[in-house]
Amino acid sequence: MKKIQIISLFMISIFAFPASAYDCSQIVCDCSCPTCTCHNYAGKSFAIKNDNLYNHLRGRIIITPQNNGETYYISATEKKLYYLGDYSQALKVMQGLGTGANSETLKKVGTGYGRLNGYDSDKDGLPDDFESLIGTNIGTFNTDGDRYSDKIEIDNNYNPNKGDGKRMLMSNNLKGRIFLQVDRKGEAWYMNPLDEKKYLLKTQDDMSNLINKFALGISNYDLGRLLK
Ligand SMILES: [Ca+2]
Ligand SMILES: [Ca+2]
Repeated sequence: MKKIQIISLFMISIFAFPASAYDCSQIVCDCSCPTCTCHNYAGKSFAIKNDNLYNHLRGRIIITPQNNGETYYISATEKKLYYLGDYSQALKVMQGLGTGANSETLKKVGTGYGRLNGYDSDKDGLPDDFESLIGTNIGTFNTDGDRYSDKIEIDNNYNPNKGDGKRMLMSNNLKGRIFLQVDRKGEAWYMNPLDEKKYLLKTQDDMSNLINKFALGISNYDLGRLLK
């Protein structure tokens, strides 16, 4: 999957940006270079100057297989690239970029998840703490009383709180953004533009799941083009 994505992006660059490649080997690793390994600089941002490529990648998490698998988040709200560092650092960086949203707003977006842990009172596969955040009833496996359990509805991107039979869609203005659930404990959620579901950013495990499942592999060439 990542290989295909790299090729695809590279082709875009060939046709849209015929200028010479950004030569990463000529850059001193002083952390003004986003392709350097700079783990002490997690959270450092770089201005994006390529509008076309930004519009193509906004809100995405990207990874550079040609440069030790370094990861970055491309902000959905400002033309900036954030260096994420390791999983633990990435979690803090992305949590720190969130803006406030209430539970009712977040309930209108489907939910994804990685590994789920915690006590599950109604045995529907969704732990109580997780259900509390997404507004489903921790005491029944089928909150809205239709024919499908909360987990089945979530897995298929239907609303577990409202049996309307409609798939949940994410509006374009939410895609790729990070929100903090302000009427709870400020839990962070990433609005994944790929599957149009929100993902909790609470643990390092949550972060590694997101990166491993959804990060877009990008060549050093294209990473450099983003900044030119
Ligand atoms: Ca449950
Ligand atoms: Ca249901």
